[in-house]
Amino acid sequence: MKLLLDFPTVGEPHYAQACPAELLEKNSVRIFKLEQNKHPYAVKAEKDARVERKCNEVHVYMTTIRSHFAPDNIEGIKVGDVVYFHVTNLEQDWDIPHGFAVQGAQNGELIIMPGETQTLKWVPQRPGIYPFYCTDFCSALHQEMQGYVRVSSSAMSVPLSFSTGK
Ligand SMILES: [Cu+2]
Repeated sequence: MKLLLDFPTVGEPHYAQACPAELLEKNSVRIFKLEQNKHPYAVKAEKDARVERKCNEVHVYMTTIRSHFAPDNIEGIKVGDVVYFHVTNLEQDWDIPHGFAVQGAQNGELIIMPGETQTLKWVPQRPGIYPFYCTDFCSALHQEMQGYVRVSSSAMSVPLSFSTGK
């Protein structure tokens, strides 16, 4: 394809290219098969969702499916911890990506395709209650897709705990 014009754009999604749909259609991946997901931090069932501490690293093995995250309530994270949210999208339906963001993250957000696992690193800076939420409109109950993390000061000894839907 011949390049007609190349220039940077700031804040406007007009940087588009056109090509025949049949070139893309046959190569597009619509669903990642969950049973083929080999991600080392994948969880393939909600019952396996959990939170584990390794020194000051906290690994959240999270699942998402319309219209909730599991777990959606986490306590026992402290200032000084490095938190890894490993989020697996359990959907096996076309066009149901879920997003993931946590308040105060210094990086971006995740967009997780059906059957896929992605990781977001988060270093909470101060004690508080931090919401996390789905950032991709996924269904009528999209606004329900949220949860909370309690971050305590490093001097506290709040045990790690997590739950879903309580
Ligand atoms: Cu969602």
